[in-house]
Amino acid sequence: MTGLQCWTEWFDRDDPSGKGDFEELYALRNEYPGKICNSPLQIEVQTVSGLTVDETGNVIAVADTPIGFICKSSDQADCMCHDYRVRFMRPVDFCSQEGTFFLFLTHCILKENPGEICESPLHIYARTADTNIPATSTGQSIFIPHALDGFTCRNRDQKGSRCRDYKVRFGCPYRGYN
Ligand SMILES: [Ca+2]
Ligand SMILES: [Ca+2]
Repeated sequence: MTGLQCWTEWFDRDDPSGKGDFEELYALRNEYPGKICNSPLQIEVQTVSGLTVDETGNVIAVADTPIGFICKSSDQADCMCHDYRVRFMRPVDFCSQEGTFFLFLTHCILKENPGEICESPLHIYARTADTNIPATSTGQSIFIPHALDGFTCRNRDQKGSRCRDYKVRFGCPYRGYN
């Protein structure tokens, strides 16, 4: 399945002092806005030096995608958690472009949002503006000659309905996370 998902960078917000090492999703999102999608598929945990939980022997309270990661000092025999970092697997359309959705065709978008979209997007992702449904799931006939041309829904292509209001996002050439 690699290639359909990708991992975020590693996040290490807390250290093990106090009640433990708390790398909770809500706190990470506060500290790193826009870096973690709303519905990560998986969490991966290791210490900042690269050890797995099995290798440290720590008792972990929580390690899941609704909450994030919690290691409590009080759960450990020696009252000390290692310092952990976490990362999240996210759906593919978060991999290449973290930007918000834009509401116009490409030439308008580039003009109105200079510098926010790469010049040669590889992919275009469209969702309905009001209900956030992927364009591919609306049942509407969509006309996309190429990502560079933006996104077009033509009323004449629809059977007995008008085009929904769509928003779009672009996938740019991968530049890594650093
Ligand atoms: Ca702490
Ligand atoms: Ca930590």
